[in-house]
Amino acid sequence: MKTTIIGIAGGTGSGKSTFTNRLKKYFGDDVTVIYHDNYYRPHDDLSFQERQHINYDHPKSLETDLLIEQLQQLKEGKSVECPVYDFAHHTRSSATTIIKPSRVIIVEGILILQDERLRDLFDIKIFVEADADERILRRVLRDINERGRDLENIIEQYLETVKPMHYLYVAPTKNVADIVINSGLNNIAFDVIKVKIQELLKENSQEDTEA
Ligand code: UZR
Ligand code: MG
Repeated sequence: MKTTIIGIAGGTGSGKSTFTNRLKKYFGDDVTVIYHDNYYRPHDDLSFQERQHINYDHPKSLETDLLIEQLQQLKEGKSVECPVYDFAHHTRSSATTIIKPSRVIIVEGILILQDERLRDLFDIKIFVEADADERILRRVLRDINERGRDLENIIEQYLETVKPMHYLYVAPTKNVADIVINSGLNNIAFDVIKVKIQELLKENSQEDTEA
């Protein structure tokens, strides 16, 4: 099966998951989505208090080897059993999800353009840009509503690791992107990428019938 892989990166709270989820909702089973967030390493040997202070914004905190392995399997037309991350407890959940292959695969995450091996796998690289104030405001609401955090903890984490790592590892990857989108809530950008994916789905299935 001819497959195209699209990487969608951007800072925390930039709206990259919103943008990706919107594409997934539109295309359904025609598009496979895989979130780097699910590949955070588990730290079962540490207490919850200790886990709260790990630097989750450093590339080493993610099991990128596994993501690459699973992406290669998806490319070969095989389904994969993807880990599921539990953000409220800062650890990997016991659940997994089966992800099926398709002609267009989207990989999303803050650090996906930081890894050279991942960059080489992507046919299209997108960076979602948003001002830091908007990103932190969105993160505050998201982490309180969906990730079981309190304001003090969010601010501490932001200043300790999220912000410095953003400037060190996330923001520079904007320069390797093919397309930079101004906010994940951008409707024009959504329409443009949607049309591109429609084209890719058509082209890839044509190539398969010709082969
Ligand atoms: P997005 N993260 C946690 O807060 N806890 C974890 O156990 C694992 C990850 C955070 C991580 C990063 N940082 O900023 C964010 N910290 O999840 C990435 N600190 O997710 O792009 O959806 O915001
Ligand atoms: Mg997200």
